[in-house]
Amino acid sequence: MKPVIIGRSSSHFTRIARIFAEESRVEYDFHILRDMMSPKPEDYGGNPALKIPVLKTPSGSWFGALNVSRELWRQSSHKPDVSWPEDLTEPVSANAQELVLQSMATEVTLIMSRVSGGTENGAHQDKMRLSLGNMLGWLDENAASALNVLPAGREVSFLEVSLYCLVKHLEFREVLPTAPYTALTEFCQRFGTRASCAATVFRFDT
Ligand SMILES: N[C@@H](CCC(=O)N[C@@H](CS)C(=O)NCC(=O)O)C(=O)O
Repeated sequence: MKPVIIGRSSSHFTRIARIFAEESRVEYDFHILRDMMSPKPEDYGGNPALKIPVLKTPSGSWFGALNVSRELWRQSSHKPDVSWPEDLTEPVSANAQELVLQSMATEVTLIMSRVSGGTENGAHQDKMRLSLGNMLGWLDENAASALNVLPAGREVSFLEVSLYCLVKHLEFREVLPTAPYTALTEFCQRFGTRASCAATVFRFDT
């Protein structure tokens, strides 16, 4: 039985998991969560947080992009050399990982309030947008140094995959213009040549 990823083709956290499936050469069935506003944990593979992605395997459900990516890697017979977040032992790379994941979470909050008809104005929304811009600015300045200290022999890293998914998603959902972030744009052009990126392009599920 193939593992099942529950997610959406437009979701950046789901794309991280799907890129790891491709990099690990693990086949999976993709179950699209049709209603992002569903209040039922069973629609999210039992995830009480009501979030995607979730991976369903015979041993149980795995909640969240990092858990899903690790489990796909464990199931892989190819087992690519992956640099995981715990391997980031320099402040610049560890902080880059933190800011990528925080940016993704901030983006989710901004988009969910947009699509659910909530307010897009107000002091906290303004602060979230300021925070997101600050984080992108920091990442643009520091991405090269952060990527430089990754192990040279790695095939791929969680940092690169998540950074790529973040920047491409900001463009896809038009949350903010990414062209001014030239270092991040160049990184995406380089990293985006991988087959795993081409196989998982963002799109809206119909
Ligand atoms: N901690 C989770 C976060 C997942 C997450 O926020 N996923 C978004 C989609 S990209 C989601 O489920 N949003 C629905 C919501 O916030 O209600 C992870 O690392 O995967």
